[in-house]
Formats: sequence, C-alpha cells, structure tokens
Amino acid sequence: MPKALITGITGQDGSYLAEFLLARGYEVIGMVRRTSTINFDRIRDFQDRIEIVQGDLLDQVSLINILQEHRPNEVYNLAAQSFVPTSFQQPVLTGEFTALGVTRVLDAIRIVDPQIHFYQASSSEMFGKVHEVPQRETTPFHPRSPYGVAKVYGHWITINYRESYNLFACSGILFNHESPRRGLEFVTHKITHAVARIKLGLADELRLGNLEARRDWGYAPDYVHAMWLMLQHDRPDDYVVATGETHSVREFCQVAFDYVGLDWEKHVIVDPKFHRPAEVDLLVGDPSKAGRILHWEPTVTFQQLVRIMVDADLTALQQTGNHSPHVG
Ligand code: NAP
Ligand code: F7E
Repeated sequence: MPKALITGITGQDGSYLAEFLLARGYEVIGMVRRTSTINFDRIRDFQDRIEIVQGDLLDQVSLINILQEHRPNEVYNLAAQSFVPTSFQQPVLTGEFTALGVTRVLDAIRIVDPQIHFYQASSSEMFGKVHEVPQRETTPFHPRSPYGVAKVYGHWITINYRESYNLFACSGILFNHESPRRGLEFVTHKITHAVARIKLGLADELRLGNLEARRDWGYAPDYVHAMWLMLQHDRPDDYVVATGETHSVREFCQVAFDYVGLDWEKHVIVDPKFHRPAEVDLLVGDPSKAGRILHWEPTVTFQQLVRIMVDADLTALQQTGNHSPHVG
C-alpha cells in the first residue's frame, strides 16, 4: 500500500487530496500543527481513515521525526500561510512558513529518504504583474505580495533540490482553485456565502475590494488530481495547472447573484478596506503542458463552479441556520 504524507491536511486542498488518495488505496498521514482548539472540519468525515501526526513547518526536527517514523513514499507540501492580505500584515511569518518551510521539508527528505516523491504547492501569484498572457511554465515571475515572493522562493528551492540532490521534486504552479471548502476570506467563497445569506434574508450587503481583478478560477478536486499525476510520472517536472479562462470578480458576482435571481448591483458595495497595497490584475494560465504530458484537464466550468459553491452555501445555511464554511 503506498503511503503519502500531506502537510496542510486541514486546508481546502489537503482535505480533497486525502480523500483522493484514500480512494486509490493509499495510507494517508496528515501533518497538523498544535492548536489550542482542534479545527478538523474539513477532514471530519474521513478522520478515522487517516493518521494524524503533529508537526510544524517552523520546526525542522518535527519534520525529520515524522519522515523517520512513517517512511512515506510521497510527500505533498500543501501547508502555507496562504492568504495574500495577511502576507502584507505578517510578511516575516509568511516567509518562515511559505518560503523557508519548503526548505525544511526538502532537507528532511534529503536526510531521511531521498527516494521520496515530493510535491510543492507553487502558485500563480508568482506571476503577479504578468509578463505574458497566458502564463506558462516559462513565464518570468514578478510577484506582487510577500506571499507571492515567498512562493517564488519555494518554487526555486524545489528546483534547486531536484538539480542538486537528484530528488524527485515537482512544483505545481496552480492557479486559483475553489470549492465549498474554500476559506471564507477568499473572494469566491465570500461572495457565494453572502449570496446565500442575502437570498435567505440573513444579510443585505456584501462589501468587496477590487471588482476588476481577473482570475483563472478552477475547481479544487480537479487540481488535487493534477498534483498526484505529477508524482506518478516517470520524471519530475513543473506544471501550470489552470482552466485557460479568466473572469473578473465583477463577473463572479454577476453569475452568483443571477443564479439565485438577485441583482448584484443592489447588494455589492466597494470598500477600500479590501484593496491591497499591490494588486495582481490579470491571471490566466496555459495548462497545455499538463494536458500533453499528464493528460490532465479541468472538468468543471466557471458557471458550474459558481453554482456548486452557491448551492453548498444555501444548503449549509438552511441546515444549520448559520454558516458551516468548511463542510461540503
Ligand atoms: P489553506 O486552506 O489555507 O490551507 C493551508 C494549510 O496549511 C492548513 O492546513 C494550515 O493549517 C496549514 N499550515 C499553515 N501554516 C502551517 C505551519 N506552520 N505548519 C503546519 N501547517 C501549517 O490553503 P489551500 O487553499 O488548501 O492551499 C494549499 C496550498 O496550495 C497552499 O500552500 C497554498 O499557498 C497553495 N496554493 C493554493 C491555491 C488555491 O487557489 N487554493 C493556488 C495555488 C497555490 P491550519 O488548519 O492549522 O491553519
Ligand atoms: O482574491 C480581489 C482581490 O483572496 C482574488 C490564494 O489561494 O489564489 C489565492 O489568492 C482577487 C484579488 O485570492 C475582495 O484583490 C476583491 O485580486 O480570493 P483571493 P488570491 O489573492 O488570488 C492564489 C493562486 C494563491 O496561491 C493564494 O494562496 O479578488 N478581491 N474584493 C477580494 N479578495 C478578497 N479576499 N476579499 C475581497 O473582499
């Protein structure tokens, strides 16, 4: 039975990846950091089928010990401080988690078992102020936030360990991917949750920042499939994972409000509080390399994604009377 270690298992992607690997007969080890209150909402449904171990990207010894004790065949490094606005408020901590944390995991692999296949969660935020449209694996990086800068470091240290120590280390440059399990602070879930609340008469307005920003939004379960495919290939490499379509925040609002028969312009208020010190205006990926080599392609369209998320929020609110953001 193959064994996989997932850092960040309590996050959106970690929870989908764990389910995906369990369905393929993997033994799944999930690394969680110590917190005073346990937050296993996203993994509650299959918690008894995985092994939870305590460790932290800030603590090298904990990473080495986990690898020595569990001897996984594959390591998926999904843990990170992943919210861009927080990276402006806590730039040093973001660098510790999201940049240096990658080196700690790679070095633990180099020390304990260099045969491990390693996946690094790189990001389209690395392209930032884009140098070409669409963005592909060879597009130069120009990050626009401490988060983006940290991800560039994580990307290059992954390549460096592959070239220096011959590790099977892959970097997936994933464009935004969403789901009902997305954190409520990210714009897609913030919108669909507000749409559901407004529809049910629980709220009346939605305050947002830049409505003109454009993103290439895909469906998270499709994207964890791509992560796995990278580690099954006979050669480690880096891949853009995206839909190839771009839509603005404004369009996302339109489609989400329309779906429940509401006029978005009556409810959305632009609040400068949500503007960022530097913005990423336009992202759209070219996933043709992943299509050609991994035979990966997205299965959910933009319209379907919006509907999946609005439906899940409506159902959760109707069932609980309040929100249950991470379930579904
Ligand atoms: P997420 O929901 O924010 O989950 C992040 C995970 O990292 C959580 O499980 C969190 O644990 C864990 N974590 C944070 N700091 C840690 C530390 N010091 N030690 C151990 N664990 C720590 O993120 P996601 O959307 O699933 O994304 C997964 C990865 O892909 C991240 O690296 C993200 O930057 C990257 N990425 C995401 C997207 C996207 O669109 N979703 C696109 C490209 C790349 P707690 O539950 O304890 O907070
Ligand atoms: O913002 C604009 C905002 O926070 C998207 C992370 O998973 O994807 C994510 O990063 C856009 C930005 O995601 C609000 O200015 C407008 O232009 O949903 P977001 P993100 O910053 O693109 C990448 C690929 C990652 O790797 C990251 O980890 O929406 N926007 N108004 C807003 N954004 C938020 N959050 N809230 C607003 O009110």
